[in-house]
Amino acid sequence: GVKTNIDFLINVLNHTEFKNGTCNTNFIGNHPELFEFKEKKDYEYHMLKFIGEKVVNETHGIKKDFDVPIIPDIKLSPNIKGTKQILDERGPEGVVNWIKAQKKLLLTDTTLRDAHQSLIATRVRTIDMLKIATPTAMLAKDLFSLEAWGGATFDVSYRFLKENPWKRLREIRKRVPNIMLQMLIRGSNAVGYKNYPDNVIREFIRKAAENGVDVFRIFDSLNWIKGMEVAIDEVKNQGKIAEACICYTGDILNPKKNKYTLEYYIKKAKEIEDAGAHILGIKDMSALLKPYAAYKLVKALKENISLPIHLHTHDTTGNGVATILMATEAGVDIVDTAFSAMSGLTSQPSLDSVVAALENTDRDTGVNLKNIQKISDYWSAVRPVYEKFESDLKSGTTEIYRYEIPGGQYSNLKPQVESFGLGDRFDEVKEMFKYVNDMLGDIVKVTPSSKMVGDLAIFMVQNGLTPNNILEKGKDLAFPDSVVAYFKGMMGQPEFGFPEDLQKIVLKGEKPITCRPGELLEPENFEKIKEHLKETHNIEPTEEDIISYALYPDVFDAYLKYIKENGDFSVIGSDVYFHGLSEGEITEIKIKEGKTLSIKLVSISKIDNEGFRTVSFEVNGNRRDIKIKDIT
Ligand code: 3PY
Ligand code: ZN
Repeated sequence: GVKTNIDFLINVLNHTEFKNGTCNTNFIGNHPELFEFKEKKDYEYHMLKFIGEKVVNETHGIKKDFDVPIIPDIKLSPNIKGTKQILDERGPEGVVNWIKAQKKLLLTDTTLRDAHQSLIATRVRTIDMLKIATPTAMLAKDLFSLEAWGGATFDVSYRFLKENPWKRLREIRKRVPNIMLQMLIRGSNAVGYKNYPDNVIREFIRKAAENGVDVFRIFDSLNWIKGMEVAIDEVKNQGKIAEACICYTGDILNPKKNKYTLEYYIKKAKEIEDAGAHILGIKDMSALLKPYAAYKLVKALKENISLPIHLHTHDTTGNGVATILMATEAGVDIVDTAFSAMSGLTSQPSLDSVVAALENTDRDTGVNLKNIQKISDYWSAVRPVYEKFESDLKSGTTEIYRYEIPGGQYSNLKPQVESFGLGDRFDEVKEMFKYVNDMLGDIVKVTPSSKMVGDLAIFMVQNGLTPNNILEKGKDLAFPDSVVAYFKGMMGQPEFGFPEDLQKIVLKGEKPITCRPGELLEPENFEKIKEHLKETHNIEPTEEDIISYALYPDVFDAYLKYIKENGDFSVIGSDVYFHGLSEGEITEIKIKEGKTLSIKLVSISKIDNEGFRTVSFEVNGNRRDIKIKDIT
């Protein structure tokens, strides 16, 4: 029609070759993009606007020279086999038997989940994961599992990265058909910070299994077995592996500590075995498990239960590899590590170091060091792009033995404290974290209980409260939501009870519960969510959309709104996504199979009278000028 002709003409007039007068008789034939009009242009416009905003208001066109990560040139071999095939062919019991028959130490890599959650605020984008996924499947084919989903990644993916976490999972699965994929689920808190109704937990697990999760690491933030029961049951219904955890706190070597003793952990492990888990996880989220304690704990557990044992620790203290080796000596079956470029400090100990340490011993992992070096090389080129999310921790610290702050939280606490305007009082907050823990009767601290302790510590510093004056001064204060939820029993029951006088001050007359929160919460109405999503966003919601809304209503609504207004930018390379372009730089963006946009930043104009700058791009040869308000 007429409109198409005009759009075509505009495309021609805007084309650089036309403007430069360099087009010849093949001009139209050589440039099929001249026939691409409105919709694509809108998407293109938003993408340029996104980059333009970055450049004008954040980077001012200044960009570091990032190395281009080298992707090992390896195709998926059609008959590659690994733990995933054992699960599919022999079921969870088959995997358990297989683990027990192995002499070698089995390894999980956490690069795609806990490593970046603990090092760079969970910000690694799907695009960076997918590029290395198949090479990882091939070069690290002997791994037990890849931890690739759950924990904080679900929330961060929608909230900050504006990406669909379900799509991430499916795309990784496609590229890694041979190694089991693992996720972290916070028991009845799923991937959130509060208890959800049972039907939400079950539906979430069902969809996670369907989209590609094989191993579910389940924990309860107070080591309350009841908080894990629904999750364990549903994972088993799905024919997947239920790895239930004891979260480690305190120090079993210290005779002065009498709560979290070896006997306590043995008792918990037996409860987990009775609850029907396939594997026992030792979740040392704060890196408190010292090497000789690891030996003692694993040895005792091996004598008292028959489940395979999977150890998770962090390297915050610098003792991580030692802890793993001592656990190995005591007979641990599987350990968590991360490819070296993403290991160490608040992350997991280095996979490469553990592999090297065990070469030519009877627990040799069989993983090929030279091969996995290529994976690490890739990640060491990717990591600098995420530099602004790194914590300023430069070396291991044993002060964590004193504060008992989980790895992920430790690297996040400082920005959180700063956001309250208390940046100069960070040490005080850390010290308060410890006092709060003592005041609560020494509890297990891991998401969400650890967040609650952090929230309360910040609140106390902010309001001049101390453990000595809180009963008096706290009477008239409204405590943070997480603290109220905890004292109400909505995070479950702590092993050694609540301090009753403080509970009264926080709840202000409300009665706490003593049963499982899931027994009281109304089942979620998925039909109603479906209607809401249809009406508000004009979409035909998938089951994944519905469960995402059930878990994070506001975050999910905001995500859908963002995508609708702006478009899906998950295809933009991370160097450009976080740092824009420099003048003259070209980036290639694959927007779909067989369709790539080549975007060049030509120039950024001076600011005009209305406070705008014109950012000039070339998109597949077409000049496009975008006006951006300078708000710096
Ligand atoms: C999480 O719950 O996200 C954790 O990693 C806890 O250690
Ligand atoms: Zn962890």
